[in-house]
Amino acid sequence: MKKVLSMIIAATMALAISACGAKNETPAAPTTPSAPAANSEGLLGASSATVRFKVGTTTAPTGHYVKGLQEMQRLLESKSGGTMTLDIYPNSQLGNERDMMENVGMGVQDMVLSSTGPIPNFVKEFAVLDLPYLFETAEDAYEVLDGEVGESLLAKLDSQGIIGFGFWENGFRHVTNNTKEIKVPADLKGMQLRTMENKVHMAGYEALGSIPTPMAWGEIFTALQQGTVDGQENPLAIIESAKVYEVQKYISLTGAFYSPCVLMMNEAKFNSLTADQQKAFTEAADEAKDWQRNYSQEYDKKAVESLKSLGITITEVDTSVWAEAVVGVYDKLDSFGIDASLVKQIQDSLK
Ligand code: EAX
Repeated sequence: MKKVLSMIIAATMALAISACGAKNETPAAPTTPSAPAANSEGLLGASSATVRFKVGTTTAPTGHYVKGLQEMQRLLESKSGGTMTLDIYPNSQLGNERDMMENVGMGVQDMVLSSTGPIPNFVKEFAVLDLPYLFETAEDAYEVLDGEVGESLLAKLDSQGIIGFGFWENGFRHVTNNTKEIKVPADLKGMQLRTMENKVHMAGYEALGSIPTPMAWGEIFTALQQGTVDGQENPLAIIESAKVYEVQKYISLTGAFYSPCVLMMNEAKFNSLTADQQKAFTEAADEAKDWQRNYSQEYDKKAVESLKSLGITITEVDTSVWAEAVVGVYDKLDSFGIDASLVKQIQDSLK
């Protein structure tokens, strides 16, 4: 199947292309991890820490973002001898992803762990990551995100006053709804589907026949409950941890879009740290990223069974049919500000 998808996409890309033209100080000595976090959920860091970073996410405390941030909190406290920590604010407490990113840029908020969905609204080059069926496996995505392409995208966050510390994982996004089993794109026809505020995703879901309705994550549970939208799409880890299954009985494993998330910090905040602190922070962020990706993959695997046991119908689909239906998005790269040669570079690197 991998071959079929790449062939379809590579063929369209060929057409599209022809048509258009450090930180170097020694780390603080390792110490034993500091005392358990101050609150029962472990969201606030050790009270003894004097350098604290307020980090927001839209996701639930039991979800894969917060678990990764808690691991980073532990690592940061350990690497800094208990002097540095994270205070984690889940469930959109600090705002939606778009607003939090803006606030981090302005220095109103220290940090955010946000899906890449809203980022092209600020840095258009990120839109390349949103192309449908660009990545077939998480490992393919890691290769690109951890390599030259990912590095250069993160560097562009500088224009927003933000430092990006790497791509963590949200996961492959799957379509859910409450009325029927979705097997082929035609089943989506006329369905109001909540998407992220992302033009490429919206074009993709439109090509698949649905009516994409962009909305911030925090509004979606009520929107689904009240029938303002018929369905939504998100990775299984989000569907489960945010209890989307309470209002959506059908999940189709469409996986058209891979969704990474980025750990971001206000640039001036990071620059105000000493070299040792910067090093401890960067190492903690890096190790937590690897940990979170593993956690996320495990979560995704287990979620299939646990969602089934909750009575949810999970439908496997023939993704080659879906990829074919959505391939037209690759004809409109220019309109999204996506550089066709970069898409080709990514595809070639994954062959
Ligand atoms: O970042 O908005 C979304 O659908 C995201 O996947 C979610 O907030 C996690």
